[in-house]
Amino acid sequence: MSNLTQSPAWQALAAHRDSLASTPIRELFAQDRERVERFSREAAGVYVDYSKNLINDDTIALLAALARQAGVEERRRAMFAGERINVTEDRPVLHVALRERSGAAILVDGENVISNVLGVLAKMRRFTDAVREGAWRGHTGRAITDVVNIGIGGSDLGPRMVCEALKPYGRRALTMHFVSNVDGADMAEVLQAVDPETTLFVIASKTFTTRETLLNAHTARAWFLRSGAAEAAIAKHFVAVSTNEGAVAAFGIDPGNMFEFWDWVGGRYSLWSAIGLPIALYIGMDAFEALLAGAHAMDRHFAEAPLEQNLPVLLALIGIWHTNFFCAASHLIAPYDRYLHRLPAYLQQLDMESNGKSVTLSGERVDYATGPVIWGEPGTNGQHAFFQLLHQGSALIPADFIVCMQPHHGLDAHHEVLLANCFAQTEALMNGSHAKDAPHRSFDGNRPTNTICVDKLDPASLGAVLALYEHKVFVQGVIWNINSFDQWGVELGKRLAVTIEGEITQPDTTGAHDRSTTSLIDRFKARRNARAESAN
Ligand code: G6Q
Repeated sequence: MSNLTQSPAWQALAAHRDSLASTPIRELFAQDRERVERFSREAAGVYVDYSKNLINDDTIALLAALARQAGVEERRRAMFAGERINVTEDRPVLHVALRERSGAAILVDGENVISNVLGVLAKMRRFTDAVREGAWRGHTGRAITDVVNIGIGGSDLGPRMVCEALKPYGRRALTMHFVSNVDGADMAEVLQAVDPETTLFVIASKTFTTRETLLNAHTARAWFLRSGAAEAAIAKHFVAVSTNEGAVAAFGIDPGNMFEFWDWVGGRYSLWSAIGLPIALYIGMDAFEALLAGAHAMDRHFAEAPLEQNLPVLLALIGIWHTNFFCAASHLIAPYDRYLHRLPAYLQQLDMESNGKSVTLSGERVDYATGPVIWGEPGTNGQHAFFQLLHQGSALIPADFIVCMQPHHGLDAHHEVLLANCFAQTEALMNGSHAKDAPHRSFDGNRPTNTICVDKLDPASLGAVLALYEHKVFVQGVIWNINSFDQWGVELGKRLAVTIEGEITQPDTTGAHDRSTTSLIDRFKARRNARAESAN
């Protein structure tokens, strides 16, 4: 058994689970009239009701002891101090520095990174103001009407999700497009919809070596030049966001049109950096800075609040309770807000790429469950689809319901129905219902949920919610003793296709693979060759 599962805190939690497991959550409400007050908190404008979980005061105390035993407080301090906590890549983890608004210094190798951060923010402001005000124009003198972000993974999911979430704050005259997939259909659809004279391409890649992004960027540049634009016009229509100035220059983008960030910003934590440029173009720099300020308010809460009152810590601990003591293998994200429809996909990367690990920091295989599968859809659509399994399926699926008190539209009746559904679902998941002699119509209940509320979905509240999840994932990674900040599985994927790509472009040479892979490659080539012959 590992140190973690043998530890006194873990063993105490296992014993506590055995004593509590048969108690219905609804009974805990009956026993304690102040349960909601006890198990709900607000910080940075985010209110979390976590009372509909199978927890009591002892559970929280035991879970907090586990966090202390795992060194959460020390690792939290180390992250904010810029220590190299990403040990497998030997880097600090400083997305919190991107939203540090207090003027405090954070040193990396003796250099204050905050001044670099402020410098890039100022450059982003100059550029985004110019584009939005029409001072920055395309090569024929027309104002920019369309922005195409070309990037993938961390260089796509965050900006795409935030632009959708903050649509009410977006400049409607500016249409945002996101091309990530190497599937040519992604690029082809966007190129059909935009005009080369009024389109700005943002090539977003931390490394500027990612195959998908570079192929998409080359395709966009060739399309632009085919429209009759001269090479010199590229400077008006292509900008880059990267840490790799050499590769940006080699692509043909003037480094003056490059927005820099740094290796201490992980891809999935990068929307707060210049990777957020499409967000700033769409909602303006003031609103982008409000997003940073909202995240910073949550950072302060996370850094300062005692573990038992700390929202990211509490969500992390409740998640551990379900994953490790109740065998929950997945976690549902259910935003009851149409604007948050890309949030589950974003959190999927944040959580699963961070905590989808099974080797500890010192290289031993874990003997306990780590990151769960994250999935979700906005309410109320999910209710008419997979919620059946939540209510009556054999798996325990804890869920976060995310809800905004005030809508951005005037259709109040819709909002009332939306919220009624959200509240009814969490109530029913907890209470269940028992139809006498009708097992098919009976619901066990006792399905745990958190309800996460903001007053209004605005830049600041969105920033706070995203930082809440970032720190939740961090705390879980510390307790599981894994590195939440590397992604060797993703790096493997970047290398895997290279050999087959070389073979697939040749007419007949296929290298040594298993028979299944060889026959699939050959099948593709045969079909392609037959198409070419019939076209001749
Ligand atoms: C994020 C991951 C990954 C990365 C993409 C794109 O944490 O590392 O999703 O963001 O693979 O990488 P580039 O930005 O380097 O193109």
